Amino acid sequence: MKKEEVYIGIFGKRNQGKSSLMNLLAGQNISIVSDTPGTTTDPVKKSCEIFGIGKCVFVDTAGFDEQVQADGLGKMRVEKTFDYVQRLDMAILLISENSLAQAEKDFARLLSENSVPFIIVHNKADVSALSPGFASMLARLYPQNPLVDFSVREAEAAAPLQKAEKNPCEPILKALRALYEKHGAAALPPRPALEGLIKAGDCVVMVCPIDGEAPTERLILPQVLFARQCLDLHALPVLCQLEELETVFKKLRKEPALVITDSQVFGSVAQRIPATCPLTSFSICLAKQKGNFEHYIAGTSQLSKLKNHNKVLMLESCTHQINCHDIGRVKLPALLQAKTGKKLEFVYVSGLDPLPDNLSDFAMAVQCGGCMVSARQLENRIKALVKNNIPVSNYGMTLAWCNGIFDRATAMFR
Ligand SMILES: Nc1nc2c(ncn2[C@@H]2O[C@H](COP(=O)(O)OP(=O)(O)OP(=O)(O)O)[C@@H](O)[C@H]2O)c(=O)[nH]1
Ligand SMILES: [Mg+2]
Repeated sequence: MKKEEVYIGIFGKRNQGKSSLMNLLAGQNISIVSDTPGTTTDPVKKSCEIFGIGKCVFVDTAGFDEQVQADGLGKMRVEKTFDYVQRLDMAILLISENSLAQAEKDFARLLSENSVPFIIVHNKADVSALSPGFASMLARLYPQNPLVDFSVREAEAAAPLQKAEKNPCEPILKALRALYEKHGAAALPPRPALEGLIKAGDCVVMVCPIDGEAPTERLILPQVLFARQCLDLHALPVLCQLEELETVFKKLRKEPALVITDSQVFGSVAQRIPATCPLTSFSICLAKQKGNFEHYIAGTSQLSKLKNHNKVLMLESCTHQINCHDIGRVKLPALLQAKTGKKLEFVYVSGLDPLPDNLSDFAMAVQCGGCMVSARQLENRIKALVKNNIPVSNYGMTLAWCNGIFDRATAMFR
């Protein structure tokens, strides 16, 4: 199965060479470099392919030791850098001059608290090479984190001479690969939702509406993902639109092992198929595969407790999917208000944008399936909500609940 992009953040105090390293890794001048501390303000991203890991997105950030200025901008930059931590799969912590300041120790702790594995790069080795004493102190403090003594400046000088023969970033790439093998893919193995639920030879009917919101000439990722999962399991995926569902059932000799529908047509599908037939949605399968399934289940049961004017946080992780967008912004809010009979206030957060500060103002949050983001990103996304005891549901589960089929739509995964 195709892996998602691996997000790798580059962090450090100001002037450590973060942007220089980003440019070297990218082989392009993406980020501005200067010896004025505080040059990088907003995170700068660049996609790259790393042999042994796959598609990666490097994120250069503002130094986390930015001084608090009268205009408050410095504080905002640091907050933005900190916000980025929850979206990452791995990180590079850049230090130099054989020193480790409290801000660097604090940041390393923040990475660990967010389960972000990181390598430590001691940069500017041309000015001050890593001393054995400092190296062993780091090894004691951070036994799990590969340490690389490096000089971006020397690597930059070597780059044009060595061209394709040897990548001057190889020591860093090697450390990242080691980290990835240990923590990346392995730490969050894909948990195929259908594994154990269906077996070879089982028929799985997938209801995929082709309406105004469907992209032209292709299926959307959740549909492809679970059709492929069926094929991997040697099961028999049958795709159809809602209008043909009854015909499919008539043509099948035996009831399918499972029906997976687009959550938007949950109600219509439930009416058209026998009550004995297991029914769920793509979004619920995604919740099982990479969301915090148990937390969503518990959270969904709190929907009935919503009161007038309660605030509901809608988390749509896939900004570019019209489909997801429309469910989250239009259909779900309308259905939820109709079902609860309450006037609710909806706040939307798109992509991996930071959550609002005032989390305790929210009565509920509803997270989309997150087909475009990694399991780690999803997990980190709702961490703060879990910590603040805010119930979280998932798009599919909320739609199932609104249609009165929540138990039916989740029973097979419980
Ligand atoms: N001697 C030496 N200088 C370096 C090295 N790497 C970067 N520099 C210099 O350090 C200065 C700061 O580099 P940047 O890449 O802008 O540092 P940064 O961490 O992105 O800084 P901010 O964006 O301000 O947080 C520049 O003058 C770089 O040329 C290195 O390995 N050796
Ligand atoms: Mg910079």
